[in-house]
Amino acid sequence: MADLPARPVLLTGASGALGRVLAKGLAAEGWALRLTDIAPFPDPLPPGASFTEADLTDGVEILRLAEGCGTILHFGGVSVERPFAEVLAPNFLGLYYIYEAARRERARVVFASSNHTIGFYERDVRLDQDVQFRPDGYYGVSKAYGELMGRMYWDKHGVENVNLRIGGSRPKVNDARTLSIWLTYADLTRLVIRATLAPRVGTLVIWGASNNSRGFWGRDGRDVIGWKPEDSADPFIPEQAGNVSGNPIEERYQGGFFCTIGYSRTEPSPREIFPPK
Ligand code: 15L
Repeated sequence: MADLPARPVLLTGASGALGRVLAKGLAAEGWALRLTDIAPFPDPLPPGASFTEADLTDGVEILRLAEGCGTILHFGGVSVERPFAEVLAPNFLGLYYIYEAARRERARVVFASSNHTIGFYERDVRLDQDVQFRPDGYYGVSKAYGELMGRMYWDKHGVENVNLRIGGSRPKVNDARTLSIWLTYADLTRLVIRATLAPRVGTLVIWGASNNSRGFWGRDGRDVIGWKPEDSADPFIPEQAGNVSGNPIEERYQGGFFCTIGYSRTEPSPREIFPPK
């Protein structure tokens, strides 16, 4: 039997696409899971799991759900670009309640951050973990804020956290960009397992992508948790390399389509590298 977390694990966003994958995969490892989401859990409840319908902005309920937990896998909140007013409550206030719960329980947070924290870097720039944020929308800003909150809770309260800057975790490679950012469900599950079980993490950033030869991303904290992706988008290169949108903004930047949402520049932006080389 694989190692088990010493205390129960709270998974937010359990009814979302990645939440459902993790609920199934982690329950199969024998983990004791507390699942929560604002939407009902659509699958049969896995063995060893309970489910509570809850809103991330209900701080009292979040504290109650986290009671006794050693890890909070925070996959809840808005997961795509939306107007600021829609992102605000779940992703900003909700994230704060997650960290307050972690502080009270001395729990670790594993945060589903996103490539949209850095979406406005050009696709031919290779990024390391410490690159400056270049979010491509309000959703990306909320994920950058989530990472910063982790930084602060570690420095100020000793709350450990692992920030997974997830690329595109979906069942299939469905376009050319996904050849660079694909994270298979199996690699995601192994990543979350290592992020939870690793003895000491402090605060880390890890690029959530499989072993894709066209990948955009370089150094990160993966060695600290002992994770190495095992899958790759490469077998789909012949089939998907020509599958591009035809939109020059979408194809220029790592964040792809999200960069185009509400985009109002009339002049193309200059090439900028942070920090300047
Ligand atoms: C994300 O952060 C989203 O949650 C997901 O729905 C995808 O759009 C992904 O990024 C992506 O960049 O493809």
